[in-house]
Amino acid sequence: MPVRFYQVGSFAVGNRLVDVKDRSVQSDPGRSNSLTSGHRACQGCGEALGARYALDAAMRATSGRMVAVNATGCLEVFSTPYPETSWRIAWLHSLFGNAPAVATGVAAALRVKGQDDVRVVGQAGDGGTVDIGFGCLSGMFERNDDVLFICYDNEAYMNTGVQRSGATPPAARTATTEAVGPNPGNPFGQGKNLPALAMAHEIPYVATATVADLHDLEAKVTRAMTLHGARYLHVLVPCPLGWGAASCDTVRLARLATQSGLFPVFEAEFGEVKEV
Ligand SMILES: Cc1ncc(C[n+]2csc(CCOP(=O)(O)OP(=O)(O)O)c2C)c(N)n1
Ligand code: SF4
Ligand SMILES: [Mg+2]
Repeated sequence: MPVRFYQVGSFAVGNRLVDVKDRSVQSDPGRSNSLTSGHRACQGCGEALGARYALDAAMRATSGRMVAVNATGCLEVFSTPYPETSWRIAWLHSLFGNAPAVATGVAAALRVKGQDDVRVVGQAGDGGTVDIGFGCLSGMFERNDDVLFICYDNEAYMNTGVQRSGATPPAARTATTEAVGPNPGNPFGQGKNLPALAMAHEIPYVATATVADLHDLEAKVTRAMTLHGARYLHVLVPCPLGWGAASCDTVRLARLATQSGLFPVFEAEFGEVKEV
């Protein structure tokens, strides 16, 4: 049976097997190292992995001319325990619910200062995106503000102890949807499909990705940064602590979610799916 190298975009075996032009941002010794070592994410944290790849790709695409706005959540908490930080980029912490509005404000301020070449990325967990931040995000989409917004979806409010969010899938066990007795865990028929909602705004670019295919994640961030206007990227990032999974299974779980059809991976432009 042929050996399959899934991690063709990472430092693992794959980069030696592809053309130089196809090698990942992470394989480049000149990468920005946007989220560097020393942070306090759990071992195997999908969010740390996804954010590192996404932000390094965005930094390369913008030649380092970029500002990131980060909602409250695990990514912010584990990376910036005051007075320390693991970010090596221009980075702002917003509130839990207003990262899209703050990102819009940063983009507007840069425009007023004549610095249109400096690009803006907003980022949040699924709670910050799908739930409390959704009004601001919908406004950002509707105005077509020049921001790439990235949701790192670990399917619950992990930072505060694994409470259910609007992105928690049916039957999932969380601290607020215990699977006890007749209760199946998170009820069926609830929740929001944020990529579909983003597409309904007919913004220039919507894509989904997972940490199982990091090269694909980098490519989508790179593509998004070639475009202007509101762009949205929804990344599945398994959380070992919240999911009760082994730290070594993060990438495998993300891959299974895609292969099983639970998490479709696609690209869409102006409301139409282009690539699956
Ligand atoms: C207005 C407000 N309500 C509640 C909180 C507490 N809080 C901080 S992070 C968080 C959950 C974050 O969940 P998510 O956005 O999914 O990010 P994750 O930690 O899972 O990466 C909550 C409820 C807060 N900071 N502000
Ligand atoms: S709780 Fe989950 S999202 Fe938060 S740092 Fe740990 S693995 Fe990452
Ligand atoms: Mg979450």
